Amino acid sequence: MAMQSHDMIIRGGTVVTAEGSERADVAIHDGKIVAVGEGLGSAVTEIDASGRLVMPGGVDSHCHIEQLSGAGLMNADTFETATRSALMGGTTTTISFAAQHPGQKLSKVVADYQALAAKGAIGDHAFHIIVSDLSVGNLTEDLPALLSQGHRSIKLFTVYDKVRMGDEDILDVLWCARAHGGLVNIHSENDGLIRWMVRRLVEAGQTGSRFHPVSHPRAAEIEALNRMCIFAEFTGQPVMLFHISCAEGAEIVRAARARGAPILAETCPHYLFMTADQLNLPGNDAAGLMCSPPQRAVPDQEALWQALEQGDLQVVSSDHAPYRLDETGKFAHGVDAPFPKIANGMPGLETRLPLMFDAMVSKGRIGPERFVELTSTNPAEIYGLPGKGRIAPGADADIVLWDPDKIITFGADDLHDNTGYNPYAGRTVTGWPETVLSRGEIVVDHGKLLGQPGRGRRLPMEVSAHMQPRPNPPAELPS
Ligand code: DUC
Ligand code: ZN
Ligand code: ZN
Repeated sequence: MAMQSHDMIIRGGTVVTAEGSERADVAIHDGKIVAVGEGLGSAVTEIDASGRLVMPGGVDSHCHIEQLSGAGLMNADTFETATRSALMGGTTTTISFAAQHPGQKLSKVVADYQALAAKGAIGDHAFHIIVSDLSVGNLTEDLPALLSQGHRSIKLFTVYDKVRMGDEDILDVLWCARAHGGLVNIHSENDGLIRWMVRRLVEAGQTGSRFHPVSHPRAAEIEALNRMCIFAEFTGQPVMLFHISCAEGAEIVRAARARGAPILAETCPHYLFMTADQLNLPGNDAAGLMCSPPQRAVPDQEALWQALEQGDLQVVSSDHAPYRLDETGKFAHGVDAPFPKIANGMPGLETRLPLMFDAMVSKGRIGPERFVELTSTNPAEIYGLPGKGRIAPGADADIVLWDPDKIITFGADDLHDNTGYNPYAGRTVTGWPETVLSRGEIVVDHGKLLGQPGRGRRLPMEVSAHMQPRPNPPAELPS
């Protein structure tokens, strides 16, 4: 029998990358893409991709997996259930959080999360380190060591008890990232303003989940985003602003980038496809849709789309934050708990790409190349993962075959995570990730999960071009 030249060839599809679309075959060997084009020889396995779009696997650079929240509540998902859901939705790489609680050594926190992921993850993964306490050698020893070991992404909060950091600590972390190579991501909302709003609402008896968006006004986001832009500019150190929700936020990012500030920013599907009005439900009926920052209004959605179109926002991530609608999750403090006692977040790993594909490819807003760029190529590039987000020789064979014609209406509980509800139930999308490859292995075959827990690999991050500091910190600053 003739020797086959490759392990696999995907034939007859339309290959879509951030650069363009073309009819081409893709050859895979040892888990990597080795050729893209015509006449690539033979392979042990041949996949017919006619009528399909052949796209890089999604990279979800903001998701919470098997994470203990600041309030001590465990996510509903393990690495197994979360990466299962991600893969079923076409996402082959996740960047979730290793969350430090005050007093903990960062090196131990990261090692613990890495062990959980090594055991359960079906897909490849990396971590952002949530830093909340710089004492016990964390700033001087642990953080520099972790950065140099390829844990090059740090997440800070300006809100939330226990994890919130003050301005001085934020500047210390930016300076550490500048010295050792890394990117600082920030959840930016003004803590005092939110507390003030929460106190007044609770005192007035306005405690149902519909008051959650009221308690996180856009002013809180505007203040903190502006402050973080100024810090990035002052230190010359890049900052990724997480989950921009409103028109003013998009404008702050645009203006900061226009004046040369090293700012990156993302938004999430729930800001593009939901509004705060949807939470106007009795009691705690809207608990499953509560998130921070909250959904805003239709003009905000339009502004976010324009910001994506113009490149002001570079990434669309899910902010998957899974809590069940029961006493293990949203209702840990009872079904009638006041909204400040209800965990924020909703599942999104599996719906992110189908929602964005439907809007960008099927409905034609911005187009397929930018869909790939915003959901896969850009996050891989920004976080220093050169093997991901591309269909090109040398890249990992993380590939999704999209059926552009398949129509799906989301159901009440049709996702493959462990959250038990779909916040997009009732919404119809056109286009579905049919078959998914991770490093050349078919992990989802026509909607059937084949990948095994523990096969996922931890991805070390390189220092990306986006992490490079600007050479212009204040001259008078001692280094
Ligand atoms: N907000 C966060 O800050 N984190 C998780 C989910 C959410 O809604
Ligand atoms: Zn956040
Ligand atoms: Zn988050």
